[in-house]
Amino acid sequence: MKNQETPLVAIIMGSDSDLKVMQESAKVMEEFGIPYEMDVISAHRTPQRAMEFSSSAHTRGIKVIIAAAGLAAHLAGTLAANTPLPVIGIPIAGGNMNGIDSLYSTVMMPPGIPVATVAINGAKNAGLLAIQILSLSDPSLQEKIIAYKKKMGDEVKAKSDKLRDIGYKAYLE
Ligand code: RP5
Repeated sequence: MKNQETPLVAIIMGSDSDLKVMQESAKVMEEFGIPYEMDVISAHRTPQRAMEFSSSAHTRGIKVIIAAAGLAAHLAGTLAANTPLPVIGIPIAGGNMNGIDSLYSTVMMPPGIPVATVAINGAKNAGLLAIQILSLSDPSLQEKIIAYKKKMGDEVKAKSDKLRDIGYKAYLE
């Protein structure tokens, strides 16, 4: 957490080798002004710490957990097993299977323990999904999401106009 407010989102990764990808989730928090914390916790290398973190996160005011790991990626599922909070899982690319291993390990949760899994290295979407979850109880945040989507739409429209400018017939005039 860069500011001193109580964090609402915890961004957890299995190793500091995941940090470059995970900075995309942090950027989304900064863009929407959401206080967050960021840490390295490994389901396999620090199982006790994973248990302590996940069983107490909701008592500290955390509302959403984002969990990223590569290879046999059990971090998101392990955290989800010990928390009442929504967990968003990010499979990280790496190793011989380049993220397919972590995708399946993260997404294929047994009934009863959901992990909202985004794309391989999908840290930006994980951040946005966390914001959308928080916005359910925060109308001003929801307004920001609506403005964010409108801006994206305007950018696509500008790209469409560019094709028209260079002579292609448009889908809609
Ligand atoms: C996973 O193993 C981590 O999330 C990382 O993606 C991968 C490799 O970790 P390091 O060997 O780079 O620490 O647990």
